Amino acid sequence: MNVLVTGFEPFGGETVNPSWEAVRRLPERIGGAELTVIQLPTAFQRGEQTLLRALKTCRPELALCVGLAGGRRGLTLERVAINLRDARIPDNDGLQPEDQPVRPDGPAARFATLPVKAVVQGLTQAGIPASVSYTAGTYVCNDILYTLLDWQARETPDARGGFLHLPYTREQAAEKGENVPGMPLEEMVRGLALAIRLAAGD
Ligand code: PCA
Repeated sequence: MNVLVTGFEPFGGETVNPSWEAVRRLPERIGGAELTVIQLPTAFQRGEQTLLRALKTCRPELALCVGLAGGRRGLTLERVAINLRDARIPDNDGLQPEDQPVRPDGPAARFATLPVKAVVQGLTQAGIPASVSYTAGTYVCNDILYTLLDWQARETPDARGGFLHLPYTREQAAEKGENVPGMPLEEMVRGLALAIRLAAGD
């Protein structure tokens, strides 16, 4: 199975983004899944353009985009993307859209097409803290998930698509204070690889 996995550049003043750090540590194959991995700019326009280019080239049967949700405890698999851009901080190109749709002619929301609950259950059974999330926010990650699901619905309707948010690394969390949750990067990589295996249906 042809699988596309994306991670993001650092943003918001951070020097690393655990999503790209985890994605770039994945093996080339996981079971029957052959992985293509790319880094996306944390920028509304360039992020979308980079994703769409990869989707057109790769036409993956499964696409999993990965991002950082600092402050969350475990791995969170997103159930839904909404048709809204409402940025709290500027993106890496200085753009800060507010109250704008991702696609003016698109539906209000699109659901992830991965078996979200089964993946979360599998992660939890493997001892990796994970849950379903019902909001990917209104920043670049939500935008990318909406763009992915929108493209797949039109171009590859049998493909699966979804989004996994990772917490801060332990090092990032420790810098921010003793009550800020973090997870060792190795555990995130293990969880991500398992999520791909489960989402691919292996
Ligand atoms: N997290 C941001 C964008 C890039 C990332 O890793 C978000 O949750 O929107």
